[in-house]
Amino acid sequence: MESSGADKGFFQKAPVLKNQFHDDASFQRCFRLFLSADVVSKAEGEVSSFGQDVISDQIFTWITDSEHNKPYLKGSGRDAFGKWKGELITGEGWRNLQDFGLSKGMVATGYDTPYGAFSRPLQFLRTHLWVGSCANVGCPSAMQDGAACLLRRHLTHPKLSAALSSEEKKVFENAYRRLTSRDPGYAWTSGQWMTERTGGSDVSLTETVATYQPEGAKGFASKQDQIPLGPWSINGFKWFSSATDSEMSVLLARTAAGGLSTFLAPMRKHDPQATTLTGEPKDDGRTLNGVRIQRLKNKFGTQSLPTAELVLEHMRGWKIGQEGRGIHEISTILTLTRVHSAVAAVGGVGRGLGIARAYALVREVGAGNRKRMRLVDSPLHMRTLAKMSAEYHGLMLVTFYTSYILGVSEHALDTKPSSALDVLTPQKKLVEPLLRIMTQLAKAYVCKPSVALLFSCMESLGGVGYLVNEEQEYLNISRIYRDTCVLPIWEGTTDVLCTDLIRAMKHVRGGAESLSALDEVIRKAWEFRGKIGRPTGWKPVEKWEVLRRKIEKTEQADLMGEAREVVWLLGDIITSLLSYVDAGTDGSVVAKEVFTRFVEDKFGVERRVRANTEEELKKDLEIVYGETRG
Ligand code: UCC
Ligand code: FAD
Repeated sequence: MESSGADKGFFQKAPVLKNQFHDDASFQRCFRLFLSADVVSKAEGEVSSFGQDVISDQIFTWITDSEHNKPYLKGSGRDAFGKWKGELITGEGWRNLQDFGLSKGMVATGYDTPYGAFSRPLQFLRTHLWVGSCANVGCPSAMQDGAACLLRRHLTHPKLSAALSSEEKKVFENAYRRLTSRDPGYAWTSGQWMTERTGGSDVSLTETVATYQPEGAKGFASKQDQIPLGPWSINGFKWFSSATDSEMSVLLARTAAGGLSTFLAPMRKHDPQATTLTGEPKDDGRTLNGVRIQRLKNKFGTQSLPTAELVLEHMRGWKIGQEGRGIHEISTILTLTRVHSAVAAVGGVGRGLGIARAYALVREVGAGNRKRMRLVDSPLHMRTLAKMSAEYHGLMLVTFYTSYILGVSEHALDTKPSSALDVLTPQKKLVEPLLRIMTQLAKAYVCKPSVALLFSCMESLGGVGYLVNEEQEYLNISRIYRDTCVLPIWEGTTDVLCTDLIRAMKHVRGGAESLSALDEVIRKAWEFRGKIGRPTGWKPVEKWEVLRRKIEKTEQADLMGEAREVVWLLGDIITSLLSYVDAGTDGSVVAKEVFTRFVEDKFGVERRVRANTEEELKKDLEIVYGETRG
């Protein structure tokens, strides 16, 4: 070998990242399991091209820019004379990624496509491909989605829409149109402000106050649509605001009646008095609507995301729903953002595994006796990647099942779903209660292990995995790892979700329905007769019955200490059944292997005797690369 130097000697051949629509076997299975055959055939071409678009050089250049040119407050938020200016500057890459996501309908797909209940799984499958390339613009999109969903509910529900004044209706309709638009020049993203210094998990000590003062509501949020500023004046302080560049926010504030209410507040307003630094009238005439950005947060990850602390001083807004029912109202947003969080988690892991697979094809390591082998030929490396891929597949099933239940909660199923999906669909009246459970379960059960999985993806590239690979952004697992670490924290920490799930199951009005919904799908999935058998020793229904009895018999307070164990046990039961149904749809050898390994691991099913190394390697390779690897 030539002696080494900066420009001579060995150089690692670069791995080639493939289009994950085709390359990710788990993605392909979820695409076919959670969409109808009709939607698959109509959407497949577009999603395949989208998978290619998100790994273009242009996208990676924007990511590098958005990480490099982080958001900042011009002049640290103050002008030369100390007067507060607070102009938020975001990077060009960030803005381009936002526009790309909006134009590709990352939110709109859930609202304007003709696919009914399947719009949601389709939207979230596309989001999965986008996650590793979006440099966190998926965060404002998630809250945009939640806000759109909340406004749609108020605009379409007969009782709720009847309660709207004509002005409120106009504001909500305009905002909804913008939140679901595919035109980046017109579309709005949204913030979601719940957390204060007093607490994020428990918002009962919220200090922000909203006062009804219609006389102060002069001017417009948007001159173009003549959206008037709201009759409520909001004052207080928000400790975390991620989507600070959004055009509106949905927030919690206390009112004189006591308790928390939910408000929609435009972020900016049209101000004819706004001037440039030289005193000329400002072209767009727009200023912040009673918001002062105190400072931007200095964070471990999500570097491109402008997360800020905000002072609210006479911010004008509109109340959404009944006074004092703020948590109830904002929970519609929580449902959406929690599903987005789970999708972001598996989307990140999907990208990490894609990079790990690509690297294993080109990286050679020592195999003893001075022999070298590619990582793809190493039984140990492949066993590790197979274990990670199998775990990922379970998390994918839980995530996309939840997105399907969300879709079914929003639309009637026009066509009968496949027999596999049919057994996973509860009767209509139990869909909402099931969604109440699945949302918290998916967010808790999926986000937490995804962090560890991404760490393992980093490790599978050795030292290169730990680097910030700006020169080869497509290899940048470390960035995705840092961004994934926030997922078990925001939108409810793992323990908060687990305790909420217990409360939901013990809820006086909805708890029994939640348990019935789980009971129905667990039993129906167990009865599914697909193309694989049920291994001896796998007893999910028995486990569920024991768990259900315990939940019913134990006082809520006494269950709280075990909330995490309850959620993980339930998660394992559901994953095993989803995996069984998935493998049963076509009798896939790989899916069956993944299912069998899961129940051997988690259900005490007797482990099979390992075959010889060659055969085990073959099985692992199929789990990692899919059955059709050439
Ligand atoms: O972190 C944030 C944004 C970051 C960026 C996100 C990007 C998204 C992903 C992007 C991917 C790239 S925003 C802040 C998020 N904060 C949280 O998630 C707060 C966590 N804490 C909780 O979830 C707590 O459980 C609270 C705050 C909801 C608990 O409040 P309360 O006052 O104790 O409320 P209760 O008593 O538990 O619930 C009041 C009512 C009940 O119904 P009724 O009135 O019928 O008895 C509950 O059943 O609200 C209902 N409820 C819900 N309903 C409570 N939670 C939910 C829920 N999740 N779904 C449906
Ligand atoms: P705490 O509530 O103080 O939690 C501390 C610990 O206590 C956690 O481990 C938690 O699990 C545990 N704990 C809390 N309650 C219980 C309980 N009842 N039982 C057992 N354990 C419990 N918020 C917004 O509103 N809008 C945003 O846009 C936003 N963006 C964010 C962006 C980033 C990057 C981050 C990191 C956070 C963001 N947040 C946002 C805030 C986030 O939602 C909160 O940090 C989160 O909800 C936790 O609240 P906290 O920080 O007050 O922690």
